[in-house]
Amino acid sequence: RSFEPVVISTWEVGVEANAQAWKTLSQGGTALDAVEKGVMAIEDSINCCVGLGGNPDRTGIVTLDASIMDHEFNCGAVAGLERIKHPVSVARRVMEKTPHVFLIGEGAQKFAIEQGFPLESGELSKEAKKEYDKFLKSGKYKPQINIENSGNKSEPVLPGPDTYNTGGPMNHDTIAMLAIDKHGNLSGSCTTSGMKFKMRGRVGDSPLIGSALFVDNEVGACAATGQGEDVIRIAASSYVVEQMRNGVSPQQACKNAIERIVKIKGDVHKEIQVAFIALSNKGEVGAYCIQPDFNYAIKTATEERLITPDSFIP
Ligand code: SD4
Repeated sequence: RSFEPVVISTWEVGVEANAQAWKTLSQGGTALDAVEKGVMAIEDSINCCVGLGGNPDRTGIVTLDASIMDHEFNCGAVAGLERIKHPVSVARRVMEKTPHVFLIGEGAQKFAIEQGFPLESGELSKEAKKEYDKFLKSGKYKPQINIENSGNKSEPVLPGPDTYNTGGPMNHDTIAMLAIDKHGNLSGSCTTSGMKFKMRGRVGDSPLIGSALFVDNEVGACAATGQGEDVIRIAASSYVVEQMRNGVSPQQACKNAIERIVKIKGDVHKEIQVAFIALSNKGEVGAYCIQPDFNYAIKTATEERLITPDSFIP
């Protein structure tokens, strides 16, 4: 039986990432290849918040986290990776070439170099340098609410770096992607420069299988963006997929996970953003977030657009 491929990914950059992923999916390629290539396009971009162009930790060094998971519970991840352009691909190599799931820091970089990834300069992008200088002057650190307000959200957005976030403020550092291919197989990926000005050594949710990413081909997949600490707290993506296993729709499962975080955080939920996207193995899509101004991009054979899901805070 042949399935209709679907790809979804977080934030407006997801439009470009989906377009890249679609090149694989539309030619009958695997969801695994699609979710790797899709987010690589954003890791490549110096205009954005993901990859080496992203914001550094508070010591001025960009450290990258990424994960990838396929339809057979194979998974790989890296954290605290420095000066390597494509952490998602290193995560895939960890999955495919090592007996392990997760490499960090120096070891992850050494493995990447052994695998032929070039060691990049480690210089901050112009934007990141400006932001970091501002941070050093103010000396204040508070995790920020991740938002993006990209104007007319229901209209299809043409992919391309010049179209990023033309309509309003943007503050986020991650792209997460889920796809189902024509064989009905699911995969997911997540890549990030992490929360800006994080403590040195801080690892977020993005490389943690079960937190920012989980895939079970018998059920569906989920991915997260936002304040990683609160995604980790409830092992969120695994929680969403386990609910879907019990018959809950992707949409309702994302909502239940957000409500669980809100309940745990109490009033503090007003100061944080968490967003989930989910995709069932039948191709049904869902998403939910705490704050408004989260969006995600969808691409199928007939549809290409940004969607603003419902949020806990209207
Ligand atoms: C983190 N979840 O490192 C990431 C940050 C993020 O958009 O999603 N920013 O906690």
